[in-house]
Amino acid sequence: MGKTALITGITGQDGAYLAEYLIKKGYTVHGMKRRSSLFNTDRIDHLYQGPHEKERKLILHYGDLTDSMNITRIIQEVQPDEIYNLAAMSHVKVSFDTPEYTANADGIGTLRILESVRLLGLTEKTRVYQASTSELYGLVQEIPQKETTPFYPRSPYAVAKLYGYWITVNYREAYGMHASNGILFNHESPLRGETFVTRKITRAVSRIALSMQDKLFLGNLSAQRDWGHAKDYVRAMYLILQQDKPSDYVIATGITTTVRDFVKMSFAELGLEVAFSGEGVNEKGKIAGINEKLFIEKAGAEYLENAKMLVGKEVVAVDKAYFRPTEVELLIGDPTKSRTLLGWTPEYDLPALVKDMMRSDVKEVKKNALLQKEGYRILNYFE
Ligand code: NAP
Ligand code: F7E
Repeated sequence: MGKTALITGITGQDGAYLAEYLIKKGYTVHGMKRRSSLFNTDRIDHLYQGPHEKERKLILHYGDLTDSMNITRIIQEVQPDEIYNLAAMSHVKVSFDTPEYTANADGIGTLRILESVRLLGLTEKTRVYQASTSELYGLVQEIPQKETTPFYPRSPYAVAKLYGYWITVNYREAYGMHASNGILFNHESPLRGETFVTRKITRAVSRIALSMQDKLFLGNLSAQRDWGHAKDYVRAMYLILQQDKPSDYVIATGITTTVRDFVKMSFAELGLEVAFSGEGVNEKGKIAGINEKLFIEKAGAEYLENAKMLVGKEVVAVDKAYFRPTEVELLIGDPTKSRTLLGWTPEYDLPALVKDMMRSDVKEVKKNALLQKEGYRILNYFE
């Protein structure tokens, strides 16, 4: 008999990759999905099985982290061997607009899961993974950040996740639960939400190169992040729950890069060179050159003439609307513990991640360009 897992946040980036990974391993995966007026299952459509299919490997349940009774009922029905609590209001900037909701879902939501497991008498059976975050380090107290680095959260999101982190530790210590935190540094992919900075960049760069957008507006270009690929990071979540003893692990690449350099790398993927000048809100990025052969290979000859006209044009500007009231300037993780104890090493480095995201976004933008030619209105959101 394969194991049974419950994933909260299954419609999100990590939920989708983890569901696919666990199903391949022979698990039956139950996913908690919020009711919404549209399906919102794009990321897991390839895994979906209808309710009348036999021996389903993926089963969805309506649920919400803010609803205790609903969580308890789902856990009671599913009797999971493993719970991966990935659901969250996960956008740092948005958490400043919705601080109370973020505290409820991301903080108390974690408590609801743990307490349900306890009340249902499942503490021996059910292992819990909590999606903790490098945002806990916030105003960093040590470089690089490791499991013992003190936390200093800098947003309502991070403060809510701080509660989630400590309540997980507390249930482990108080009730002997196999409950662990993965302190994951930023991880991205073609499935990343469009308003996180990496995906915002790879989408916009693809659109600019293919004449669908003029300019990309960003906030703090000097912020530094330790970016990895979500496919590698869901493997770490699984490994954490396979250990005999529960514990907390930093999952990171150990390399940090500025937002500015991520922009340069994304344009370079299509043979476009960007040069930055100016400072702060006056900083601009202009196209300084084009490698025509690479552009044709990656974007297609039909877009070359327009792309050549980009040379000398300003394609990146700063809009202070994207600044945060309190910023996390630098994150870089030390993954020694996870490498040593879990045997986890990432397969993707940053260039491979950028390549994967750009390949996917260029493909999508090309599809949209065709639809636009046929008269469909293609919306772009600059959030
Ligand atoms: P994501 O793409 O934003 O997905 C979040 C998921 O949570 C979505 O399925 C969302 O549902 C669901 N959700 C939000 N509020 C909910 C609620 N009240 N009840 C039930 N479900 C709710 O996030 P992700 O990048 O996959 O991240 C997964 C988890 O890891 C999150 O907890 C995040 O905070 C944490 N984390 C992420 C990173 C990273 O770099 N990606 C790093 C460290 C930690 P809808 O689809 O309906 O919105
Ligand atoms: O910002 C800067 C921004 O929104 C990264 C979440 O998954 O990772 C994520 O949180 C950096 C910040 O991710 C724009 O100020 C500049 O310094 O992509 P982000 P995040 O805030 O690091 C952690 C680990 C999580 O746990 C979270 O759930 O980029 N930045 N200009 C911008 N950011 C955005 N979003 N948009 C901009 O225009």
